[in-house]
Amino acid sequence: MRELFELRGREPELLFSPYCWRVRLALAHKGLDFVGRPLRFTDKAELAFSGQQLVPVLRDGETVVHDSLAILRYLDERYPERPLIGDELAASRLLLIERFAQFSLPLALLRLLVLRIHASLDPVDQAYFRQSREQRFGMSLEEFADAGAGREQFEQALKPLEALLARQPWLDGAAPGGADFLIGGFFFWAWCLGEQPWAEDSAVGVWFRRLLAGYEAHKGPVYRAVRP
Ligand SMILES: N[C@@H](CCC(=O)N[C@@H](CS)C(=O)NCC(=O)O)C(=O)O
Repeated sequence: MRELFELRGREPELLFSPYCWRVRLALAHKGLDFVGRPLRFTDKAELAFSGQQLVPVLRDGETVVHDSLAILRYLDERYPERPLIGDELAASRLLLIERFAQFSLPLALLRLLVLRIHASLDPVDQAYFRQSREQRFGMSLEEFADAGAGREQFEQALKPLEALLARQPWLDGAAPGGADFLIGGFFFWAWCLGEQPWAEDSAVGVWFRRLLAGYEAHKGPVYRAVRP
């Protein structure tokens, strides 16, 4: 059996972790079935078998892998059909893309999403989320949240993606690949929480719809939190 341990909100269908979405998208791309194991932040004990405390964790029979990028690498090694990453050179470039994305996208989105995340959590998770994030930010969630600034920062960060996607359908070229899923995970994060901080008719917007349609063709409709 193949199982993906991931993060859920108040409803078990609300899957909002960007790193878990990377893996969902990659598994769907390879046509690999899996059982989702949605956990709350406070269900960490259930991850003990993986020897660490973060999701995503993939358990594939006897093999346990954590960290989204490591899981993509593992999937390519174990299931080489429909590659996600490619050769050694491609792997090191993907790492570069991942680092660039990590420094520009999540912080911008977090300023937009943080209060929505808090409101979408199971009540048993809310105190943990507030305490851990306020410690990380060095301020209250309310002080950190700034939807307008987050949108603006995200829009700026999208510019290189917009320019590239105006020339080619996927970040990885003519067909989707690891870069699309690594970056796409952040878009699914916003989307699931009921936000869409990109223009529907932009090249990025068209790319996202294509990514969503490809995923939904395999796994059915993505659950979205209702906008308050
Ligand atoms: N570099 C890791 C990041 C994983 C990560 O930060 N996961 C978050 C969910 S988005 C988590 O498990 N957080 C648990 C917590 O904050 O207690 C990856 O790419 O998988």
